[in-house]
Amino acid sequence: MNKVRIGLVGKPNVGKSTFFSAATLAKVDIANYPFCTIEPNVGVAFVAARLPCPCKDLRAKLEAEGRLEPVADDDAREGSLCEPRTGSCVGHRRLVPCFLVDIAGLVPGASEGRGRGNAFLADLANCNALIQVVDAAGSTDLEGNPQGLNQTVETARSRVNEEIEFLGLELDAWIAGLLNDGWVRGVRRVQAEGDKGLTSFIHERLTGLGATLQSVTSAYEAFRSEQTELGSPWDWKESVIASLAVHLRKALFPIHIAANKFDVAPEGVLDGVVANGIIVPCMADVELGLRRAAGAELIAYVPGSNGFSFTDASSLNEAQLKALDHMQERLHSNQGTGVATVLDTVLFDELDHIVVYPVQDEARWTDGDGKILPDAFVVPSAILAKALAYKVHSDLGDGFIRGVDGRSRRVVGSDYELQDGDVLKIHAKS
Ligand SMILES: Nc1nc2c(ncn2[C@@H]2O[C@H](COP(=O)(O)OP(=O)(O)O)[C@@H](O)[C@H]2O)c(=O)[nH]1
Ligand SMILES: [Mg+2]
Repeated sequence: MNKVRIGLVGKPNVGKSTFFSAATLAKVDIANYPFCTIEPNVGVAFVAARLPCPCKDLRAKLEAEGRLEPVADDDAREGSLCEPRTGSCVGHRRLVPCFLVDIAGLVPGASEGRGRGNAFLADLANCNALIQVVDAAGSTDLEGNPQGLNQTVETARSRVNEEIEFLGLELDAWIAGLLNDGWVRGVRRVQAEGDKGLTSFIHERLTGLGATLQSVTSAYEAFRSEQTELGSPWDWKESVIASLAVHLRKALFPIHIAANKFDVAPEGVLDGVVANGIIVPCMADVELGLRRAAGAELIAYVPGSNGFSFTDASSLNEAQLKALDHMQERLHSNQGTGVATVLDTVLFDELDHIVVYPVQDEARWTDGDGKILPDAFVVPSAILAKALAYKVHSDLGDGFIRGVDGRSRRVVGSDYELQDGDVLKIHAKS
């Protein structure tokens, strides 16, 4: 099962919950995701795979062999042949699931235990990637209190910078706290092992945050190269440990920015704004409005696109038409609402994931019940065939014999690196 978790974080009133509702609006078979019913702030967002679903190639092959008629004009699925267990596929545009978490509780002093304190920080550490939703309109202060919509570009920009800095500082303080606790005793214990001992000590301290030794080592090296006279670690002042914490935070927590409320933001607000991650302009409430209108079959809208069409404009009243026209204009000028864009970019570029399709029958691309391409797995790029087998089922991993590439029909070994869009049959001892 797909387990990528993307966390939404930010000060109050920036639009986290609106973003979450919009992105998770599609009806999901909740039975496949039992823990979503336990945690109300966890939902499933569907993201379009970048490559066409392999059912496109399958259709082409069947048509060429004369075993299938070309797509009918009125085909509701626009040619898609697959039978997704979760998600959907229309016109070979395959939607794959990814978990979204609405993490409330970013308040000043979270690192000192205020608000939800450590629970909030633990929620962050549990995600594969974080998106900070910020108020690009500058219409709220740091506590989320409304400040009015007509902010100057300078005010809005400085509020955006303040928000980005604020989360960074809370994370820095948290990491520094974890390091400071028992630092002197800990670093003396590993002193004989030099830098290596020190980095593994830091790594051990931060494993709860999902730190890898590699990321800790590179952060430590960046820190070292910046300091002139370091001396022995047990003599380091708190300010030195604090600067180490900043390097570690940058390595461990890239924070991608959804610059929300872009529909009401002053022009140029993001010029010169920098973040430790990507920055994407967003309009979460426009996305929510469009998905609802699409759900009510008033419009045809594909999330991520920069326009929509009316299903039956004559059935709309004047207010609805006006609201939708306004949204259409926003969509065009912003090239989409940004909601699908930021999820796509974080999942496929920043996390470097791909979509692969395990099957049981390498010729027909079906599972044991004859379902066509039922599973689409979102996995790290270049995942090895054996590691994918383990994701399908532990027995399949334990008993792995070989794989067969569904397209070339070539046999591949356990160390075959999967590529985006691969169809793979896995043979295993049972
Ligand atoms: N203009 C505008 N308002 C938005 C947008 N997204 C959310 N809002 C509004 O911002 C307010 C706070 O949204 P909410 O999702 O509750 O924020 P949260 O506290 O971060 O979860 C609500 O009134 C939303 O309607 C947007 O893209 N544009
Ligand atoms: Mg909320």
